[in-house]
Amino acid sequence: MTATVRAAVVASDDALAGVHPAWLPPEAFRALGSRSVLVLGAGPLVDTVAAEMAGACERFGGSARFAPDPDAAEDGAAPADLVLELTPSDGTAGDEGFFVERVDGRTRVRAGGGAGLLHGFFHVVRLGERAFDDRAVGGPGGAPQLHRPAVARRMLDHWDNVDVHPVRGQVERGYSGGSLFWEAGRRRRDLRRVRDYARLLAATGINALTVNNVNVARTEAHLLTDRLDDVVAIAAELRPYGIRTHLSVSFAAPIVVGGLATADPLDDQVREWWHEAADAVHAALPDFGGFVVKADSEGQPGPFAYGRSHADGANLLADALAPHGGVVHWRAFVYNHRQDWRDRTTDRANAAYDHFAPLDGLFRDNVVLQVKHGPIDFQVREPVSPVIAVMPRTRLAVELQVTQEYTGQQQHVCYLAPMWREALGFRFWGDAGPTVAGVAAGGPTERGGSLVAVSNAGDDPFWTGHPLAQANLYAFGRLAWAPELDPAAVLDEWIDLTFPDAPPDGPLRETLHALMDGSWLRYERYTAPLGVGFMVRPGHHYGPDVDGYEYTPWGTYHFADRDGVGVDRTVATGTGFAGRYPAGWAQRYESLDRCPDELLLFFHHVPYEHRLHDGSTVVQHIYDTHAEGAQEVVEAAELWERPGIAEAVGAAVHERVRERLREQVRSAAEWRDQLCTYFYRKSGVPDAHGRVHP
Ligand code: GCW
Repeated sequence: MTATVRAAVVASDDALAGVHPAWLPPEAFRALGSRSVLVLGAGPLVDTVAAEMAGACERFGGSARFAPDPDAAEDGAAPADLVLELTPSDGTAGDEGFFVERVDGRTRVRAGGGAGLLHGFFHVVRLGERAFDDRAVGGPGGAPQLHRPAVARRMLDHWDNVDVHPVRGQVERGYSGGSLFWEAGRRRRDLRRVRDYARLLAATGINALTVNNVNVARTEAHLLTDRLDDVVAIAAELRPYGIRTHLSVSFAAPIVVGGLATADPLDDQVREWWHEAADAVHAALPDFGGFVVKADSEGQPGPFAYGRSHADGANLLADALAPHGGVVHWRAFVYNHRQDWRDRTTDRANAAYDHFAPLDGLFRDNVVLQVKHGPIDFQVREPVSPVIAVMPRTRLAVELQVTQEYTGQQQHVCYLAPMWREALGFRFWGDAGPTVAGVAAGGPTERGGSLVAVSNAGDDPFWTGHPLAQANLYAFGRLAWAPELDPAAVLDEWIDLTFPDAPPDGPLRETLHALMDGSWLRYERYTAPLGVGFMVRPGHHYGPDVDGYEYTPWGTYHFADRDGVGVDRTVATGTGFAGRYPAGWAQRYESLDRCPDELLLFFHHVPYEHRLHDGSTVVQHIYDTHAEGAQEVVEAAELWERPGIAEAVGAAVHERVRERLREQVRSAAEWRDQLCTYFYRKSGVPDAHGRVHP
């Protein structure tokens, strides 16, 4: 059995030549691979676990045995240090959950399904030596400890183009080289890295992936039909690690690839076309996950062209997928990107709410409405989108952005888990109500949704450009599985797995925490202040340009004038956005006194000398935080030069991080200087500490 199952997984060593192993270096398997292990069960994902164990034991001198069930094991009764077993389940663990326990000095992982066994396997990998410690394994009193994911679908969206787009490149908002799947118009011939990628993702708990950009151009539209083979080939690499493949499709596909005259969702021929397309996809890919759709947004086609609603549009695709169990992730990112900046009543923050709230209850059961976590667009600070609170009869997906489009583009260290933890843990209805993650999980409606994130990975040797940005990808998967996890503890997991050879008493752990734990707030300190957002250079979105978007049609304004700054989104005098929240939060955001400082300029237009809760004025706060933030980056860069760090992470990682920290130091100073001077010139208020260039 060993030989056949080994063929089922990638020969990682070959595929990873020259590629950083991220959080699965061979050493991460030492604790398991040096013991005796028994894998019991049958099925493709059990084979994957068996192959993983065979590889680890071969490397570290342990012994691995495999059998479909205990009776079939030649010496099934012989003791093993670790038993990974597929057992008939009573349903408590679900398809993907597992139990782990210590019995008579042995560790036992039990799951009812192959996916559960795979997750249980990676759980013990994460535990390492602690997997064999009575105190670290099992629930109270030695009872089996149950692990199961909070949210059923934990998906990564790749904004990868098949063709190199003249503006968007190979990967839209990608900062990690090229696509892992596509290269200059074709599917990559060598997909071994895709298999390794799937393995990395499975180790975090991710179980679904979209292989192409939500902006679907002509070439990409053909993935649904005559280029389906490419999708099938990629799916074959993802499947052994329990990851289902999804596809972004164009709403205009019936026209673009089908040759019909219309894509009207109520047209019979159009309906028939989608049914046939979905049937063909499922015939080729029986475990196909479904479609992702960006419609009527930033130039993508959609149902509005035919006077139809987004429920009509989403249901059309949902009906086509329903016979096969597929789902439609329909994005709520719909707004007018051609608005008149002179018109201060139109508010992009209102758009998704106003489009979708009236449609609650009208979507088919296999539609998942995919909502960005904030109402605007992945800024460093936004309130949680009220769309998530207003769709009780609709399945929801909450979308995060792992790729650091607006948070330093993987040039800056910006560990995003604390931001996501805050968003996922947010409660719209007070302490007794569900969290955002709870709503995505199904909440009171029991209608399971998804947690989705835009991936930051590419063909870069470190996967993510900035090696420390790997931690964001890792953390997304872990938080999607268990949203209540502490970001610092997740970082510890990542450190332990990624740098297993670092001396335990060395400076690495402390240095990484000092660099990363507070890096999101640090980034916020030297960029757009108090929730106002943007202020980035138009187009590529890197670096400061305070007025870059101020007089454009994109709906992202700060309204700074000689008297003050911020967007009045109150009901009383502004755009009314604050009133779209459930009562408690609506009142809080509406109130100038009670609005949290960090969101002050998101909800209010205030004079420069308005006082924050700490007594500082808005403009002095801008001067102070920018000076501090940029200085903290200088100090962080110095920490990286401490003795012992280069040895602990290896020369290549050390050098790449050093290079990026230099750029972060430069860029943070640029942000500081432009922001401070801008607000000094606008307000005429001098910095109390005399630091600002006039
Ligand atoms: O943040 C914006 C990005 C676009 C992206 C869009 C979206 C894929 O700047 O590049 O397009 O969001 O989420 O659809």
